Amino acid sequence: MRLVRWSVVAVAVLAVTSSVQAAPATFLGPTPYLQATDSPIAGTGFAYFWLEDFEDGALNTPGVTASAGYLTTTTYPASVIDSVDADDGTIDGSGNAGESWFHSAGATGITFTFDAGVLGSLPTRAGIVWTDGLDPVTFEAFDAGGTSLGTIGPVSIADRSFTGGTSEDRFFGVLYNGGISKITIRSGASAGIEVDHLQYGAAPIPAPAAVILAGLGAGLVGWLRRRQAF
Ligand SMILES: [Ca+2]
Ligand SMILES: [Ca+2]
Ligand SMILES: [Ca+2]
Ligand SMILES: [Ca+2]
Repeated sequence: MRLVRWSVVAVAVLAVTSSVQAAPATFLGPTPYLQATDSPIAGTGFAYFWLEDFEDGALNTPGVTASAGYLTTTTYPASVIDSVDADDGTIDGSGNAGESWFHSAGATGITFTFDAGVLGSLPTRAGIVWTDGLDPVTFEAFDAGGTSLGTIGPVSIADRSFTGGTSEDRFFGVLYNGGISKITIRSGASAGIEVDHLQYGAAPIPAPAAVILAGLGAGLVGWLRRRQAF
């Protein structure tokens, strides 16, 4: 019986410890994306969640800066604008009538850096929609210390047309409970890179009491199983 009690404590401690340590990053994408509801990371119940669709003519959601780029419509005619399809009000295979973010050096790409001071905490989920450029396309995410969490790609998704077609548009994202400091998206050289629907959020951090209760719950399950075995 003493042995069983100690095993309950050990399982509870292990459960609490594992819930505090960050699980490995999970990468999501590339997946087709024509509208906000295609996002695999959006939802309710977050400490915060922001989606920048650029339709107000600016990158101005809180706590994020871009390494490079500008609003595509400031430089290019509507005939080549490649916004997320639904942003112009109609899913019709074209993003010409919306707004997006463009950088002329596709291979250098664009890095979006998050500010924990503004946001309250680093995001635990983040994503971007690649809407135009050349192959290969690579997405990378970084932890709070600036160390790479891994990449998606390089992948081949480009249709090699620059007239705003949306069937090639793809979501790239990452989940990481340890906090995401920045994300980078790059595409092929000899062309720019165009993106849209930057999105980032943080899952609520469980209260310590809830963490301990979850650990004790796991321990109780182990104890019951052990007890049945006796
Ligand atoms: Ca459209
Ligand atoms: Ca847009
Ligand atoms: Ca496109
Ligand atoms: Ca294209």
